[in-house]
Formats: sequence, C-alpha cells, structure tokens
Amino acid sequence: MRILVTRRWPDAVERALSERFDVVLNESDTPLSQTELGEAMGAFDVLAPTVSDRIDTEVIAGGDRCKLIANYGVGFDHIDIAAASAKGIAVTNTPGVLTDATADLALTLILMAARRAGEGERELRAGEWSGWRPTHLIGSALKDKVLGVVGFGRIGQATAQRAHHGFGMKIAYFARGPKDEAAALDAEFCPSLPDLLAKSDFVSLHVPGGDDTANLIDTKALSAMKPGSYLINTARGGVVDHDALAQALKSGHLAGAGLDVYPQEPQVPEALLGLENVVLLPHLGSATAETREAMGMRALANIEAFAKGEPLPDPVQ
Ligand code: 8YV
Repeated sequence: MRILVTRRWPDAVERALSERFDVVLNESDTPLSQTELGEAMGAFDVLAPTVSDRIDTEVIAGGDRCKLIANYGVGFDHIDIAAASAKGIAVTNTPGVLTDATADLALTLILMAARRAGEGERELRAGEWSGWRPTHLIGSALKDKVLGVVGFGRIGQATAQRAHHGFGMKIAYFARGPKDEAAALDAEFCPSLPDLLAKSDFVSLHVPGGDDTANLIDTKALSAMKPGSYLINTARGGVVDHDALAQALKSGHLAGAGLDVYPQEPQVPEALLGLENVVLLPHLGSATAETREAMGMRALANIEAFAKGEPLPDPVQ
C-alpha cells in the first residue's frame, strides 16, 4: 500500500508508518500544489493531508487510486467530504488527542488578551517600558466573569472546565441542545447565540468550520457582544468576519481578542495586524510534542485498520 504524507510528521510517527508501509513524505517546507495533490489521488492508496492542504472537488477528481484520506487533525473543513463520499473514498480524522492542547491554547489567549501580555512584551522589547505605575497596561480579572462557549463539544468543554475550575469563571454555552456534562461546571445552556453573546464577558469559539458556521460572528453578532468583552478563536478562521472584528476592536466596543486561526492561512487579515488589542498566534492549537505525536499515531491507527479491511476507528462520513 502506497501512502503520501503531505507534511513532515514527528519522527516517531514517520518511523512507525515507514516500518509498515511504502511511504512518500513531502520533505519540503512548502505544501504540495493543488496539481500535485490531484496527481497523488491517482498514484497513492492513502493520502494523509493536514489543514494546510485544500482537498477540494478538483483534487478528488484527480485520480481513482486513493480510497482513504487519513487527515492529520480533527477539523476537516479543508476536505470536500461530499466529493470524497461520492467516489467511495473514506475520510478519517484524529479526535480527542488534541482536546487538552487546544483548550490550553484557548486559555493562553484568554489570559494574554485579558492581561494585555502581548502589548506588554512588545513595549518592553521595544525599550519603551518606563517603569511600574498604578495605571500601566490595566487588564481584566477572570474570576466571576462569564465565559460564553460557542459549541460545547470536547474542546469547548475542556476550555470551560479550565476556565471554571482553574480561574473561577462562570460558564454559559450555546449548542444544539443542553449537555449532561454542563452540570459539573454549573454551566448555563443558552439556546440563542445573541443571548449568549450579550451575557458573556469572554466568548470562546469551538464550532467546526465550513459552510454551516461561515461568518457566524459577523457585524450583527459582534454588536450583540457586551461592550468591553473579548472574543477568542481557536476553531476556524472562517467562523469570524475579520473586517467586522477589526472595526469592533478599533471602536473599543470589544476590549480585545485572541486568535489562533484565520480564513486564508498563512495570510493574516491586514486590518488586524496594526491593532494592539488583538493577540495573533500562528495556528498553534495542537502544537505540543505529545499531541502532535498522538495525532500521528491516531492517523496511523486509521491507516492500519484500512489496510487490514477492518472498521475505521475515526470515520467522519
Ligand atoms: C491541527 C487543527 O494542528 O486538528 C485541527 O483541526 O486545527 C490543528 O490544531 C491541524 O489541523 C493539523 O492538520
């Protein structure tokens, strides 16, 4: 079985994969082109892409050999699932193993935005820190503030758990329906997104990307947010209208924001780059050694099951 791994994976996973299969790795730092990905569909049995590969209809139409797309990551909005299904191609992801790392990063962004850590570091490194004073870079406390969690799946719940038990925040959440796990967090279910936005001091996004959630946080949603509140996004860039967000940050309606994801990565919306009150990270949600290895091992488990003709552990269709 021939497998194409589109980006370098942690050494241990590459070794484990190469011991079992005929693996071709893209060794370069540059992602493969759409043409190369399309050609790979005809030359490999398994494609193992990441979020930096756009597996669209044209790529999927590129060849008939590939019968498994084993995504290295939990989100799969970069893969045209309908087109894959129509050609009988299975798609798997790596759920669960990156929950803690991503929730940790959501808290990193909450803390950095609330305590103006990025602003402070930039000021200090620029040699502009004039010394301690009572009114210098004043931020917001977290204790007793409401964290509104949009999407209460694994990562949303892990973020809420850290915010509540670690920092004394109150939790409200928006989801399709109330969840049993909310009880342990004393979390309030909010069936309406505008209502959740209106009552939250911090809003953290944990919905999947794709058409269903595109621009969920638009001008209207941002104006429904509490004056002086914060928006945190570790989900997908397309969930937020970034021009509208820049406006809300510039006008002071929002006190701050923390972003790890963008609609057209690695481009970062120009309107945000000049603003002090937004923390901008380069898609680091799952970037710990432990997590990246676990993601690879999970992708490998799906590939092995596929090779043996066994049920796939993590099908997304
Ligand atoms: C991954 C992510 O690192 O898993 C996801 O959905 O967004 C990231 O944290 C990335 O997708 C790797 O493909």
